[in-house]
Amino acid sequence: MSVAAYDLSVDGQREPQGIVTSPTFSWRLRSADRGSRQLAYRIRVDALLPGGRVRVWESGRVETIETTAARYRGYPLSSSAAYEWTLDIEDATGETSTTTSRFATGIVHPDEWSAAWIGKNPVFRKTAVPPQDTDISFTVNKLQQVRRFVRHFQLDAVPESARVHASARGIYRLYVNGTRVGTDELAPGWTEYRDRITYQSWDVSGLLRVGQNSIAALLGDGWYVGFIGTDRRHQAQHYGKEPALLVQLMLDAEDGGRSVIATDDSWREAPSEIIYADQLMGQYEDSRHEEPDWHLPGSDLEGWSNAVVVDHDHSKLTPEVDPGVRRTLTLPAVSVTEREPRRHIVDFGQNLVGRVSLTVRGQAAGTRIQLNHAEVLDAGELYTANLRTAEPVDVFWTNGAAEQTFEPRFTLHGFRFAEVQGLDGDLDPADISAVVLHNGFDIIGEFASSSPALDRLFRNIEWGLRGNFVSIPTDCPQRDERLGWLADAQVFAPTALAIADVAPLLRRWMRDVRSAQSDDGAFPDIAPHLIHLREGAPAWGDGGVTIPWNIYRATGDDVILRESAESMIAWVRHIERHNTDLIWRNQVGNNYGDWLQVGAETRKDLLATAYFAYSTDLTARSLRVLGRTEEADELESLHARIVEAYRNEFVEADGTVAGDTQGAYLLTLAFDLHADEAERARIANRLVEAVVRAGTTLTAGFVTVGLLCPILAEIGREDLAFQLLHNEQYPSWLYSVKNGATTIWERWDGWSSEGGFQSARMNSFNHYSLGSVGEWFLSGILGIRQSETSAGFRQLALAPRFDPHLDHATGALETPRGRVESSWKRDSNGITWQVTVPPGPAATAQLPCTSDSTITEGGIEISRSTGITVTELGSACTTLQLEPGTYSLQFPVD
Ligand code: RAM
Repeated sequence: MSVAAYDLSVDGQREPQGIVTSPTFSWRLRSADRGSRQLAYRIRVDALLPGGRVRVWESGRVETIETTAARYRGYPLSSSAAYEWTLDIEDATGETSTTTSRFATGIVHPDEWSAAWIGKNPVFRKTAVPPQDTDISFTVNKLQQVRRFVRHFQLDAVPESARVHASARGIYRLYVNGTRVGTDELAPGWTEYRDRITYQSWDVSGLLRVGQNSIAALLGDGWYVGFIGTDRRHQAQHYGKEPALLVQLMLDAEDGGRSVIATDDSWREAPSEIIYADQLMGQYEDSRHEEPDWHLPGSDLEGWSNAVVVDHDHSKLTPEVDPGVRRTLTLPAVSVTEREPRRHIVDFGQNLVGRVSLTVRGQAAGTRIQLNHAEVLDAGELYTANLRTAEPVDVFWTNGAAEQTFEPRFTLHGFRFAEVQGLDGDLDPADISAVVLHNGFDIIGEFASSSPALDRLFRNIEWGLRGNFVSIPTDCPQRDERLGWLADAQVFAPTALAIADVAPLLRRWMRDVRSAQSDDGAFPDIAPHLIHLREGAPAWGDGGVTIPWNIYRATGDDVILRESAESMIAWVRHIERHNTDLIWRNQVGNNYGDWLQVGAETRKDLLATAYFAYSTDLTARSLRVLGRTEEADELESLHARIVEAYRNEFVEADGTVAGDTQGAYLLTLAFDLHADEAERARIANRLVEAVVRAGTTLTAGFVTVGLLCPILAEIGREDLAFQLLHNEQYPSWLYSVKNGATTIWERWDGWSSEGGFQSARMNSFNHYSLGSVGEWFLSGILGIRQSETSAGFRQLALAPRFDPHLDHATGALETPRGRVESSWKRDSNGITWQVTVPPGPAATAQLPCTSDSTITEGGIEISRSTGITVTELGSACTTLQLEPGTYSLQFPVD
């Protein structure tokens, strides 16, 4: 078989629908042959126009092994059009394989927008909340009733193609002729609305017909109008008081003529059966007001009002550049317990983010069903104290139909348990399920082993990612917070990027981070930036530098560095300007330090200065990647001076680092804040002492704990790393697993058998930050790594670590160049390691055996295998070069 391309992507997305500038093309490669590689590629792009296809670009034959970010250089793209691209891959044997994929465009020129932002007619009155619910404790009148918008229109011919572009200041759902359009939930998602707002684009060609047609939408409050953040004043309406809708349907006739149907004051509007819907406060729906046919062509709009044009501001509209929030999984109920008549508690077996879908039968019209949500139980009842002011309560009034299914459309909750109140009769477990929501990414990193506890930990980390990548990366998904905290995101980014294809989402979110940077260069604590929060905190603001660097390393595409370079420089210069002795003590914002550390106090000036050095180093490296050599040189010399200042201030001659905490040593070692190898070795010894002194438990907080296993392994003490990883005593990663966790907790002791629940003021059971060790499952235990100087896994530097607590470990990573697989198992003869290197450059592999002659493949010494070269015999290990292919190597371990 020749080399074949798969996972074709455009600007990092599979078949994106809203491209507006010259895109880039990427692909992954696979081959069953040893030594295979791409010799050259050729790309052709055709516009699929109503009259037929037209070639708009032909790359010609490009001789390269690169598979990432080949830039389109063809004719300018036109708006609202479909394109097909064909990729030929020529391999080293001269064979060619061909793959095709598609993309489509959004609105390329801002002046092609004609749609108005429309909203409710002010004469409209709200449907009253039924009197028995006036005790709802938050200010319902800050929330708007979800409304319906409809436009009927006549077509004399079915258009050859039809594409719709839509957005909301709020959240919306769109229908064409009664059929729901697109898969996005909570669209358009949360961005820094003061700067930009996303629109979605979809192909609706198949949905139109000759005669009467309809386009319709539901519009809710969302992040724009509703409650967000930790706002103790219960202040909703951060961006505006009322939601608005924008829709532009573009119809292309066979003869090339284009017509547009767009939101304006001819659209009709009316309230819906959803009395309010809010992300923190749940949804309240009275299905007695439901009109099932409202969105169909020719529906009766008697009593509806004309919508009102709010404005024509198109300046902030920006296409969707990553898959939006979707329904991704449905989990069945694991158990249903009747606590008392008309009150059931349902366990879905997994702490998740999404909502409940409930089917009810034979309920009298006007039965009030209430769903309450919680992550954990306390004495069999929902524990909700840790949700603070959030009220994840969905209310549903039945309309008397024989069967009704209720799934709230404009809210989401973080929960494992739901309480169903008011249902007359039994609750059949088959009638209730949990629908999981998060952004539409692919899972790219897999891990499984002989330890069920470790596997559960890895799954908990993955569930933390699922639960907190909902439009933006959040700290937690359940309480009145759910904010884009930069430190949480930056400590977790390497793990997130190793588990899922979240680079496009993080890249998009970095625009919010940059938008919130102060004029002085300080990055915010959170993005999008809510007015009442601050900026400039060490390790929080630094996310503005470390995340772009991590995205670049994971994808191999330098576009994120180009976008971020100026803001990175501004951040570093901001710290330097306010701290002329290069010890970062001024302009530290909220200065959280090594947040949630236990039994240790890493000095805040030390942590800050270490991060100052690190951000300066990464900014210099980024500039070097971009070819901005002079600026890179300048920052390198600044970096050298910061390291010197750091060493003078914090590092003693015997390697002791001020404060003598695990966190202090980890920062010093991870960020290379030493003079030479001898000093590094002394600091490493002190780290080992600090770990052993603590009884081989961790004391690092959430900023530094992710460094613990990688650094211990790197300094030759992987035994300690594995001991910490398998430790079940508090504080440890497996402590929560032992106590039944299905996600990563915010605190090591969110719940303990001795102390019960931690303080309800801050105790989330779904916070991904302490899951930052996840990346090491792949790079450490499975050894799927790239060299220090590599990006996009071009230079694989494989180095599995054979955890003595495990009999086997297996997994894979879909890297930008293709799938790397690594599995090892242990038996009495040693280790069998099965590894797959995808087409491209040879990988290096480091094995912990001292003689190459003891390494065999299928019983034969590797010196006789094709594709393997021994490059180095070290005192403790052997380094091999592996050409692309799959190998099964056997060797003894000491
Ligand atoms: C908490 C957040 C987050 C942390 C900040 C400092 O409220 O949940 O995890 O970054 O505080």
